Formats: sequence, C-alpha cells, structure tokens
Amino acid sequence: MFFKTYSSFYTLLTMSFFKKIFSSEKKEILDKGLEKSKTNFFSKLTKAVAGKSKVDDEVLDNLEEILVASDVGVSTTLKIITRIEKRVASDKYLGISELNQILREEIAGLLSETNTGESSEFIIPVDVKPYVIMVVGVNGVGKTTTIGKLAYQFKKQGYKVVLGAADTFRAAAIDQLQIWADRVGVPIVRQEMGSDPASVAFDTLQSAVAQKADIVIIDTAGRLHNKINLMNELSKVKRVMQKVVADAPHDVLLVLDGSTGQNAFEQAKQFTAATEVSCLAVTKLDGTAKGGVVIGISDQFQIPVKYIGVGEGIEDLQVFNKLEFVDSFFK
Ligand SMILES: Nc1nc2c(ncn2[C@@H]2O[C@H](COP(=O)(O)OP(=O)(O)O)[C@@H](O)[C@H]2O)c(=O)[nH]1
Ligand SMILES: [Mg+2]
Repeated sequence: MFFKTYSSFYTLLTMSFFKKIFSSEKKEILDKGLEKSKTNFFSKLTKAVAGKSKVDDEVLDNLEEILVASDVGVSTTLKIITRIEKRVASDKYLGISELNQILREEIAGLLSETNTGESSEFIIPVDVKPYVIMVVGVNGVGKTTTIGKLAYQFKKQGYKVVLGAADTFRAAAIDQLQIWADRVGVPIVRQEMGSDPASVAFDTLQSAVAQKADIVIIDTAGRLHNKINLMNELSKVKRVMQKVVADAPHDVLLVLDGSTGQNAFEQAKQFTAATEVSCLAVTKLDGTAKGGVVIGISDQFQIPVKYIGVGEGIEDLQVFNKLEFVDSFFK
C-alpha cells in the first residue's frame, strides 16, 4: 500500500517534471520563433512613442499604423485600437510604460472573445477508425512538412498512421512525403506522378482499413488558379474517400504560410469559400516579421488555428494557444 502510493506519487512527480521541461522548451522555441516579428514591432513602437509620456491620440494613430504594418490586418487592428481607446477613456491617464502591458491584455481579451474557443491538438475519438485528415493549401505553404511533423506527434502518442500522397501534381511532392514517411517510420500510399489524386486517396483509405490504422493524413495539391477547379477536385477526393470511410474526411486542415502576411488571409478566404475547412495551421512563423498575421487570422476566421509551424525540424510544430502566443509576442 505504502509502496503503491509512493510509486504513483513518484510517477506524478516525474510526469509534472517532464511536462514542465517540455512546456518551457516549447515556450523557448516559440519565443525564438517570434523574435523577428517582435523586434520589428517593438522597434517601430519605440520610435513612435519616443518623447511621449502618455497614451494620446497621436500614439494611438501610430499604433494603428504599426499594427497594420505588422500584418495584424485592418479590421482586427481597429478592434484593438477601439479597446485601448475605451481603456484610455476610463483610466484617464495611461503612461507609455504601461502600453505594452495594455496591448497584451487587450489583444488577449479580444482573442478570448472569438467563438472558436481554446484550440487543442487533434482529438481522435476511439470509435472512429481510421480518423481521416485531409490537408489543403497552395503549393509551398508547408503542407507536406506539417504532415510529417503531425505524423511524428501521432506516432509518438502511440497511433498507427498512414500517409497518402495525393499531391500528384509534381514528382518532387510525392518524394518529399516519402522522405517524411521514412523519417517518421510510417507507411505511405503513393502512385505515379500525374495520377488521379482521388484514386490515391481511395487506395490510402483502403490500405488504412486493411491495416487497422488509427489515423490517415492525405496530402493534396492546392492549385488556386481557378476556384471552380479547386472546388471540383477537392470534392471529388472527398466523395471517393467516402466510398471507403463514410464520414471521411473528419477534418480538413488548411495550411497557410505566415511569412506571406496578407496573402495568407486571402488564401484562407478563397479556400474556405471553395471547401469546408475545419481547422488551420500557420507555418513559417520563425524567420518572418509577419507573425502578427496569426492574431488577425484567429480573430477573423470562425475556424480555429490549431497548429503553428516554428521551424523546419520534426519537433517544430506547436499546438496554437492564443494566450501563450500573445504572451510571447508582448513579453
Ligand atoms: N522555416 C520554416 N520553414 C518551413 C516551415 N514549414 C515548412 N517549411 C519549409 O517550407 C518549404 C515548403 O514546404 P512544403 O511542406 O514542401 O510545402 P507544400 O508545397 O505545401 O507541401 C520547405 O522548404 C519547408 O522546409 C516552418 O514552420 N518554418
Ligand atoms: Mg507538398
């Protein structure tokens, strides 16, 4: 009895210890990833408030410009400015030294009001097998890389994963997914370049069912040159998958390249109009000054940002947490 209690206490202790190490590591990677965005934002802000002692109209005008220039987006910027104006009105005097703290609080407040709730990693119901995730987005945004990182996380959690190379548009796309599959150690279903993406998706699901796999991730080619084509292609892939798994896909993950700033917004608009998207991943937040785009995207779309990409490595995919993100940005 004593031993049992002691050992479960010990397990708890080590678990929380590792959790702490993990979360502080995650935080460090996020802080580092957002460095460029922060430097860019705060150097502008410092210039804008030089010689000022309180938050006045001029400071707010400058702040508005800086937020827009940081890719937060016009409509989200206006909401933030309105909130700060209200605060200035009620507090009478807001010192410049408090501006940072206020920005952090108001943006966190704004994002916590969005109705997408707290985002979390994919939750795989035990009675759904295989759970099918279709990944969409334009060429180069980081779909294949994100799939590799996700497969790695799922595998680590003990799930049996199968990948489907339904981006058959370029040979390199198929090979790249193969490289990730080998690296993670999960099976991949592929066909020749140029073959029908729907047929690859069909094969992948059949193979996953036969192998009793838990999760299937389907890579697709997102050619946006024509919305109707894109819509038709994605609905065909879905329709064909449903011949094997009736309610597939269970999730459609749209990948956006955060380093393209406003372009990412545009792509989100076009894809959500062309197909049902259930969640978002914003990649390449490391090495860009446009990290503010995540704030705008999570404010403006009714779809949760589930993941952010903060590097090219296998570990560099994080579950997006609004408050952690704002905290890291305004620290
Ligand atoms: N720095 C950085 N690079 C990334 C990230 N995600 C993807 N990439 C890179 O972006 C490029 C395109 O990625 P890829 O997965 O091939 O995009 P796809 O065409 O949408 O499948 C590759 O060189 C990736 O290594 C990220 O979070 N950070
Ligand atoms: Mg690809």
